[in-house]
Amino acid sequence: MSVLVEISEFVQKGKAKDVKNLTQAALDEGISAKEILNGALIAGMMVIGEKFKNNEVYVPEVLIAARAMNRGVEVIKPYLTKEGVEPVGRAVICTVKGDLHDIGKNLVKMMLEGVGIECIDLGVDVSGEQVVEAVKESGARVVCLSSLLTTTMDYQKDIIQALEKAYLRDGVKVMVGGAPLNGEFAKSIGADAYTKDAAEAADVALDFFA
Ligand code: B1M
Repeated sequence: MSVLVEISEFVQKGKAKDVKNLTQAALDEGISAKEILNGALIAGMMVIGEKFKNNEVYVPEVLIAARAMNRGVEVIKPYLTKEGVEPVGRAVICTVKGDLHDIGKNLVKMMLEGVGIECIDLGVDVSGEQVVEAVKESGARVVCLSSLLTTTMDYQKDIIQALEKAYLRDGVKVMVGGAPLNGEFAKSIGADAYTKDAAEAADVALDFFA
């Protein structure tokens, strides 16, 4: 069994310590941090996601798997993040109101930081007012919105409208993402970009600061 498959299985079983140790072993073997992230850590979480959907596992198992995945992410983070580099720009990032999913948002943040973008992370369940406040305070030029629920994706539009009302919309680029979204939806709510994963989000954000 390849080490990536093994890590993925440990994520699914929620074995945090094994995920941590094997992630380090994979790095020592010369496997890249990106390969470990996509081919093992996210891959394992995706299997759990499918099982959750089919009622084969429940909330506790999902949370234990997420914790195990995060232990692996902690190990590879220094390899994905350029440390001590002057920030190329500042972004506000959050999961929108009503939505508590933060695993994808945290990955987007990590990848943005990896290309030198400073992130003001507002966390989850975030309102338009909070985003407006953060943009005013920080002078961020990019706003990243994540949502994982069909019931919360429309809130991304409310945040864009809140930025408009506060006369901040012209000064920021709004990027949206999350499993239920697509480019068409992003266009319909007036966002500047939709990206399907964290790596693409980092590339697009960098372009906005160019
Ligand atoms: Co929830 N959940 N969940 N959940 N959960 C989903 C999303 C669901 C699809 C599962 C299902 O039933 N099929 C479903 C949504 C259905 C729908 O809306 N159509 C669902 C549901 C229904 C719920 C609850 C309502 C369940 C309940 O209580 N009955 C509840 C809602 C709570 C709330 O938010 N108010 C709930 C709760 C939870 C947990 C708390 C147990 C846990 C969240 C823990 C946490 O985040 N800290 C959880 C989880 C983990 C999931 C699944 C299993 C996995 C999500 C995940 O982390 N994936 C998910 C099923 C699935 O996705 N298959 C599910 C891994 C992560 C890396 O991927 O977040 O998609 P993702 O991020 C990707 C891309 O989307 C993208 O980049 C990442 C990869 O690089 N991306 C962006 C994300 N944000 C981006 C922003 C960008 C760009 C790209 O630019 C700004």
